Amino acid sequence: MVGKRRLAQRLIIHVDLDYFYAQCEENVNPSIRGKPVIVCAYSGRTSESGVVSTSNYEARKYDVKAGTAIATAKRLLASTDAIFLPMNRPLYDSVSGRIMNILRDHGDVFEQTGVDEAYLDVSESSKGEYSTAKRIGSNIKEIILRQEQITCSIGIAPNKLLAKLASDHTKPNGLTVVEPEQIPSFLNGLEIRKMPGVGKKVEEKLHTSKVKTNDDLSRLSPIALQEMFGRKLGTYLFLAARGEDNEPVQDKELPTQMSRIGTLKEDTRDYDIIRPVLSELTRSLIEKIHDERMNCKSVSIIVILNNLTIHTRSRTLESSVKDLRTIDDCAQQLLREFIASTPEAVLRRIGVKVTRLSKSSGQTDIESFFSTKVPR
Ligand code: TTP
Ligand code: CA
Repeated sequence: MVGKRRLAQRLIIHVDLDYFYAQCEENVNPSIRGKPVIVCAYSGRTSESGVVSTSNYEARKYDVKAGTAIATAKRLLASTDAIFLPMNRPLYDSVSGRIMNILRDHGDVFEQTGVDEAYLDVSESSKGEYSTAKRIGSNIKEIILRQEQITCSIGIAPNKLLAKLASDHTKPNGLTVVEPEQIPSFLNGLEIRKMPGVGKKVEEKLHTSKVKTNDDLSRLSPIALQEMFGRKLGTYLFLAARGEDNEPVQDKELPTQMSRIGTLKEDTRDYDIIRPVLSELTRSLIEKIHDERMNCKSVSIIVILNNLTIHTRSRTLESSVKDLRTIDDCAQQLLREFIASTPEAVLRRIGVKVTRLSKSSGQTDIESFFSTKVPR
């Protein structure tokens, strides 16, 4: 009987690479290992403005973590020989790409959800056995360590929600299994902000209703939750409090390019008339990039002339980005160059395209779990 039930049940592995950017940096320069390592997202305004992108566990002992202001981090670590480094996205992207290829081979279905995390559905390959899934998990850890010198934390559970909570449970270098009978005790006392889908706003609202832990949450009725958060989010929270989740692991094909194109009010080659149209198209495209949680490495403009010939001009950026300023500047520059180099050209339509897309991580990563499902 038990065997039958187990065959029908899903088995999901969540893999989360430990202090990822900082670990990549330690591998490039092993002499910094053992010291606090802080990877910084410098805003460029002053030499110290910006926030910590991530830090290794030595730095976290001093309460320096993602989101800490760089100036604050410097103060907190003043007594140490901390190493502050700028982000090196190409490095992290290439390590991530190789690790994702390893992971892809270990699941029946594979879904990458960030630069350093992925789900694997191993229901079939483990034949529904937790001991087999655990072996798959250990094997994954060993291979990633051997081939890339990167440690990771793994969660194994009957669904994505619990697998994610499990990988977060023991970090770094953990492997946590939550079998169905362990779900109530595993969720017991869980702080509400740890629940995927609970961002700052939801947390604050729950706190005002004295809901601090998962136990408090599980005492609220579905109706009460729906009244507070609307039907979808309310239902999600009601089920999540019980460890229930049916979201499938899906191998989503990433788009390879995105574009926006528009027709000018009049045929023209006047940069000042075309510029705001192109800017507006770029702004709309950036919104899409943010929604899809992507970065782009290459920007193009598409120009359709009044004789209906189509021309494109492209430029590769120094690193993958998603900020409006960089992409808009690049598109405008391409437009100015196009107009200057084609004296006869009269434009009818203008477009902007981004290519060489990659999945981005970032400040919103944790909150973006289930983002397609949970409305805010
Ligand atoms: P996380 O998995 O959240 O963090 P982490 O891998 O650094 O640490 P942990 O051991 O706790 O898993 O994020 C993955 C990478 O995404 C991280 O190395 C850097 C980047 N990141 C940011 O740039 N800003 C952020 O606010 C967060 C949370 C992550
Ligand atoms: Ca991580």
